[in-house]
Amino acid sequence: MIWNNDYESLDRADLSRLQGERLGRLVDVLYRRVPFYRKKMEAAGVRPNDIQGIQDIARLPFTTKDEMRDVYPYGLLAVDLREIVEIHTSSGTTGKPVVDAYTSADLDVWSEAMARTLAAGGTTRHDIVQNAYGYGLFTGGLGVHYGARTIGATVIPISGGNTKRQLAVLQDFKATMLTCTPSYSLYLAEAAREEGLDLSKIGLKSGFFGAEPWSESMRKEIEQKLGVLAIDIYGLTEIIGPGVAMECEHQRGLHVNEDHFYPEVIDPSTGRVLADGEKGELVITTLTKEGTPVLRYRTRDITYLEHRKCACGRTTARMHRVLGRTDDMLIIRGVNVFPSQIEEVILTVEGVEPHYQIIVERRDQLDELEVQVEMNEKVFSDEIRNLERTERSIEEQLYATLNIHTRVKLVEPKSIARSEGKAKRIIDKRAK
Ligand code: DLL
Repeated sequence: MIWNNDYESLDRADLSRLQGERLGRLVDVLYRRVPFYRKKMEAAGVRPNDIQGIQDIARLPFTTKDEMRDVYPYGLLAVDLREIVEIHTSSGTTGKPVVDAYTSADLDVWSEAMARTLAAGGTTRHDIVQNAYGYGLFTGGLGVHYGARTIGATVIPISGGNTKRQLAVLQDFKATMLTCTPSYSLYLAEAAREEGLDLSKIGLKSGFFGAEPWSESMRKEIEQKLGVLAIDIYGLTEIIGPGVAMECEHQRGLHVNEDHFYPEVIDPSTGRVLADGEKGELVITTLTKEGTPVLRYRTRDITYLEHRKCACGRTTARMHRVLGRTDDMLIIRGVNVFPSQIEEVILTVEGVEPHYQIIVERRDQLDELEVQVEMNEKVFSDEIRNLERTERSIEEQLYATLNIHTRVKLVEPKSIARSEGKAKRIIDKRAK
C-alpha cells in the first residue's frame, strides 16, 4: 500500500526539480544561520548561489559523525531553541552522542515518513501495532509511534524488553503488526516456543525490522518462525531516526523517502559519487529538516542504489539492504570481511540456531577469526563426531565465501547472550 502516492510515485523529473529547489533553500539557510556549515562551505569554496539544482550537490562538503560530535550539543541548530519541540540522541556508546533536535514541522515529516514505512508493509487503521522498539532518546520507539498514529492504527507502546510480557500482550491484544530489531524478533519466537506457543499462529501479519544489519537468511528464518512478511526499515539518528527508507511488499531494496532525504553512494576513500549498482558508502542530505539539518552526511553504511521504477509503482530510489558498515568491516589477514557475510552462511546450515558471535583475536601477529554458533537441542544431543563434522562443514562453507580460514565452534543452546535491542555480534580482542 502506498501512503502518499503524490510523492512516493512522483515523476522523476518533477522529483529532481523539487529536490533542487529544496536543496537551494537548505543551503541558503545553513549558510546564513549555522556557522558550522558556513565555515565548511567557505573552505570548500562554494556559495549558496552555486547551487542551481540537485546536480550541484556534489560541490558541497561532506559532514562526518566526528564533526557533529565536536559541536555537541547545540552546534547544528538552524533555528532558535524555542522552536525545538523534541530532542533525540544517538546512544553515545563510542563517544559524545549526536543530537537530533526536531521542530514541530520536523515531527510532521517524521510522522509522514513513518506512516509511509508502516503502510508499505500493509499497515492500515484496522491494525494493532506492538511497538517493541525502545522509547526514550532512541528514535525507534517514538518514530514508529508517530507513524502508527498518523495512519490511525492502534499502537501498543510496550517498548523494548520484558519478553514474557511481550508474549502475553501480543496474544491478549491480538497484535497484527510487530516492530523491533530483527534479533529481538527471533528471541521472542524462541521464548514463545519455550512456553509452548507458536508465534506463527497468533495472527501477526507483518514485522518492521531494522536498527541493525540482518541478512536474507535471517529474513527467511523470521518469516517462518513468526508467520509474517518481514519488512526491512532503515534510518539513523543523525538524519531523523527510522523513516529514511523502507521495503515494500516486493522486498527488492528499500525505497528512500527521497523528497525529504537525498541519497548518494560514494567511494569512501576518494569521495567520488558512484553510479547505480556500485557499492560504496551511503551519504544522505536532509532536504526539508528545520531543527538540525544535515548536509551530505557520511553514514558509514555500505550499500548501492537503484533508480528503476519498482513493481509496486513507487518511483523513488531504492537502496540495497545494508551490507555492512565501514567501521564494522573486519580486516582479517588483509581480507575484508563483513559480519553479514558470515551470517548469510551460518543461517543456511541445518541444526544451528540464528544466534552467533564473531570473535577476533591476534595470535603470534596473526588475526584469527572464531565464529561461535549455537546448535539446536537435537544436534546438542548428537555424538561428538557429528558435531565436529558440522563444524568442519561450516568452516568449509565460510572459506568458500570469505576466502579465509575461520574456526567454527558449536556452542550449547542458549549460551550466547540475547539482546532486547541491537545485537552485539563482534568481540574484537585485538589491541587497537
Ligand atoms: O537505529 C534508527 C532506527 C530505529 C532504524 C528503528 C530502524 C528501526 P541509530 O541508533 O542512530 O538509529 O543507528 C543507526 O543503525 O547507521 C545503520 O548502521 C544501522 N541500521 C539502521 N537500520 C538498519 C537496517 C536507528 N535496516 C545505524 N539495516 C545506521 C542495517 C541498520 N542497519
